[in-house]
Amino acid sequence: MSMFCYQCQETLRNAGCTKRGVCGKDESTANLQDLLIHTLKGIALHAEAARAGGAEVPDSVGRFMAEALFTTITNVDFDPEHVSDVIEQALLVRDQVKALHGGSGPDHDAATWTGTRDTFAGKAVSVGVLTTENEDVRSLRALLVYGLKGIGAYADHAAVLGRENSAIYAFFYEALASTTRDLSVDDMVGLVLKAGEVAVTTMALLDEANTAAYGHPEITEVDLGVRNRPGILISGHDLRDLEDLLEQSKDAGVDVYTHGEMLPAHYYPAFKKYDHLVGNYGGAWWEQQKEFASFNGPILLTTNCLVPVKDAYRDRIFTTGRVAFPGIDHIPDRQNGGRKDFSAIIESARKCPPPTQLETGKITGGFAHAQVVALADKVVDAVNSGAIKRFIVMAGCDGRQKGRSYYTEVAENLPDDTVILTAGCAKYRYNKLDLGDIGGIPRVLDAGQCNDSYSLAVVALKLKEIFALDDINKLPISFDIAWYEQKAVTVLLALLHLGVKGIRLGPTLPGFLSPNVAKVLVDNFDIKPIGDVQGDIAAMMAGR
Ligand code: SF4
Ligand code: SF3
Repeated sequence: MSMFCYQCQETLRNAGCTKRGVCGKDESTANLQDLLIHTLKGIALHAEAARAGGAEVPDSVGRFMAEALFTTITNVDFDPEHVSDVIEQALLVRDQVKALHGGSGPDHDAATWTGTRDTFAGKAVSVGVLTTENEDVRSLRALLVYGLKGIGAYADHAAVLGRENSAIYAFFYEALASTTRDLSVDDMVGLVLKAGEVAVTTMALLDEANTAAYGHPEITEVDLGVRNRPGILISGHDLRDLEDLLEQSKDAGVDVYTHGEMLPAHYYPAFKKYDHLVGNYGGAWWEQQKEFASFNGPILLTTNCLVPVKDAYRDRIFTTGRVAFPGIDHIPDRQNGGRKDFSAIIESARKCPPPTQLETGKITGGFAHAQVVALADKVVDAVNSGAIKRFIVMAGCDGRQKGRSYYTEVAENLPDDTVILTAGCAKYRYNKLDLGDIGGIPRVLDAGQCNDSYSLAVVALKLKEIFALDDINKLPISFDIAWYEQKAVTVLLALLHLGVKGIRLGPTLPGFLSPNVAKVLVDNFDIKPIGDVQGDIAAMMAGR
């Protein structure tokens, strides 16, 4: 075994990638990411010591942690050189935090190891998740760290838009430091649940950041076809990157298309003023190799999910932010609050033919909490009259696995008096089906990106209030969630914190859940694996 990673849903045999990631991550990148997490634990230990001594740890440390955690999410960073850069920065940050408490202790290896770039690979093989021998302890630590990765990503998105919360950063320190200690099972479960609480705080912060900057999402039709000018395709979750790109390209004679998780950008009022933001191209992340080839123009990956780059578009794909791939041009970060410089992408577009059309038609989205609450009377009437019998939350991630056709089949076979609430790239399994509407309310309501699952929770809590219920589980809502990467782990923990029970999770339960830890989730939250389509639909309609 030359590496070990089991953080995503596509991990080999649902047990672990041991030679190379199914995602395409090579062993050196995987091991260096382990070393980065190890070093973050060291920063956390020093931050705890500093705080215990009364020192304040600057937000810049928490911000660095968020970025570094984000770097290790599936389909973000495939470049061992780049991960090594981040480890070097982490060692410097660790020194900075150590100086805050006078420099003595803690003596855990994470807090004390040192090395130079040429020694990182040697060190990295000794610090991965398998160094925790007890499989239940390993599982609970993994669940916590993966939840933190998603929190890190969402906190980073919020920080990019100027919103930070020191309490989120303090939880990074508490949680990462905890994984270096022998804690009781109850204490570890407690931290996992606290991660759910912090996940809600973080997604709320990001929601505030997005809506303050770009307005509240509105019902919007998004075009799926193409125009006859050269195009730039932007993928990932970073709305500020989109803003910078749209500003710089508005008079350049090129169009901008969204891909994957960037689709919900069309729903924000602030982006509607750009005539050259023309539509969405293609489907979920895993279809990108084919779609990027036929797009013909340059592609910008702002966050996950990137997959290994094919020759067909190697010379016209760009990364930015935490995303990196060996040999691919990387657009540097903003300087002093300015804009990123996307001129190389715009220049590249001018030389390219227009995109090859893949499909025509439109899809409708923009049902984030403010829009749904604005429609609340209509929704409540439909529930009271029996026109809507049940809401099915089908948020989360899409992925390559064949078993994910389950979600399309559920959408197709749900009774006509149900409404699907969605967020995240999971929607691509059913957002182009013609499922009709109920008295003008579309049967698929898309709230936005995976982080906008928060919006779905706000909607559920609002309905709970309107119907004067004392328990969210008494609403006519079922949760049938799809997961792939660690942001979905964060969303899941957030839902558990909000008291949601009986979530169906698929296409498989996480490989990092040991049988005992899975049992804790089943016993306390009634989490269940997805089953067969008809059986699950019948159970959900019966409120089970
Ligand atoms: Fe395997 Fe997923 Fe880890 Fe990639 S991220 S190495 S596919 S477990
Ligand atoms: Fe999708 Fe990667 Fe998870 Fe943001 S883009 S939901 S998988």
